Amino acid sequence: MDTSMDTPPVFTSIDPRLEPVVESVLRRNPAENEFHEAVWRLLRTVGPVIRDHPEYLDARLVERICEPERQIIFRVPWTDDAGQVQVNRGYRVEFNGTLGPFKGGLRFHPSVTSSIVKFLAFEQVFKNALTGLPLGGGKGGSDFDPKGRSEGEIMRFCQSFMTELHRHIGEHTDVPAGDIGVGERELGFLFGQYRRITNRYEPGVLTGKGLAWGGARVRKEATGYGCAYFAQEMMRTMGSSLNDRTVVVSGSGNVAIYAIEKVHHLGGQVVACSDSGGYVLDRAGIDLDLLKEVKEQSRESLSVYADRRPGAEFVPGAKVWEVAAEVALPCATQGELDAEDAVKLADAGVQAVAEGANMPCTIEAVEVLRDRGVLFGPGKAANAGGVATSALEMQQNASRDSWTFNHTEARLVEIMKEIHTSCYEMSERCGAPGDYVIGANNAGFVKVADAMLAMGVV
Ligand code: NDP
Ligand code: 2IT
Repeated sequence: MDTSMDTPPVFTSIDPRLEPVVESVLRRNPAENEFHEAVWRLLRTVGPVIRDHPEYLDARLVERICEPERQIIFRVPWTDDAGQVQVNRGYRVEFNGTLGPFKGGLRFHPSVTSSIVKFLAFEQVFKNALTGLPLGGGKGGSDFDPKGRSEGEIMRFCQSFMTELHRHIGEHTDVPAGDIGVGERELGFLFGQYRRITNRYEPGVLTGKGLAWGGARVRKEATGYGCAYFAQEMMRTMGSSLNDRTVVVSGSGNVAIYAIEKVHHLGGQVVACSDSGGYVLDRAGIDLDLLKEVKEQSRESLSVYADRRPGAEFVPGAKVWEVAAEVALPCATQGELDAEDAVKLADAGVQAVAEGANMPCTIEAVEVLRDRGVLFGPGKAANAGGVATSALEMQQNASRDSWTFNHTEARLVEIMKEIHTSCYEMSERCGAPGDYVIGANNAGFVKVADAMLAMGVV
């Protein structure tokens, strides 16, 4: 991700009044390439609302929106199974609390840096605004690598992480959830330590909890389901649908698994998915029970899926985008689908790409897809179902209630449709009908900016 101003992408067109803001972000956050890119990608598209709202510039709103409210960086010491002391770094970036308590996941992966957490927190602000629910934006995590660690090591790491984090979070201040490397098991360890330290049973402090201890039905499925629903809504505008479509999905974690499940419910056929070691091709359609067993329960490599499934093939070290499909759902990580991959997908006849992950398509890939007339759903819209359902979990916790699966999924469907409509309508208003990047960025931005304006200089 090269976002240095010496080599700007070729398709730059930014409102000149915002250029100093971009320059200042680059200067004041040196070497934070992912964060630079996220800011750049947003600011180059919000010209339409900036033109309509000169008061934003007078109030220095864009500068304020690009500056996190608070950033917490802390030491996370823990002892491994061999008795050796290990030291990791923990982060929580509370980016913008205008619309509600800071809200966003925790990521445990060796690639986590201050830049990655800041870019994710920045994206989260506008994603959460698009849900229409009262949520501010934040993100956190650690460079801890859970791969190859025992359950005891993961528990001790989570306990140490929460020993610091607990003073910063709360139902009304900041509500973390899961992300890469953080699922129900890790959230259980985190919640247990929070309760022990504070002596308070406060389910509203974390979302993605287990059903037995304050969790909500559909939260586990919500991001993947929401992504499939968003793809379906985009396709409907072209008189098409997921029914009978061939689909490829990257990743085989939480988001990918439930995106595959919902594509299958909606009549599509997922023929390939991946993990960090390669991809599996299964022309008969991914066997979800086997995939869940291998990836969710045993936490093994996808190659084990191919070993156990007749007719499936594991292709090590390759990208899933070389498999021809009509719909592609990138659900693994940032920067995983580049211009070359986009050309391959377009040449093979892809009709729609919806981002289950955060910023998986490079800026150049998005341009290729747009030039080739492919429907493109950016992550802040297409994967907002996860955080939206987190808000439903907060709602159930606050009222000490527990909704049924069907009721919760019906709310998720409604929310995804509303997000789609607000992005589509904003794209029309901006003179770019069907450009969901323009639609999502302007619709999210205006919600945050108007609320900030109302609150004065904060
Ligand atoms: P998981 O940890 O459950 O799964 C991540 C998947 O992506 C795994 O299959 C993993 O492979 C693969 N992966 C991770 N990093 C890399 C990498 N550097 N290169 C190749 N493959 C990689 O995470 P989630 O499914 O929760 O998250 C996936 C994406 O979705 C992230 O971008 C996250 O920010 C985003 N997201 C998540 C939400 C949620 O509710 N969980 C909500 C909205 C967005 P392996 O199994 O080999 O590790
Ligand atoms: O990127 C995301 O939206 C998430 N990881 C989910 C955040 C949440 O608070 O549910």
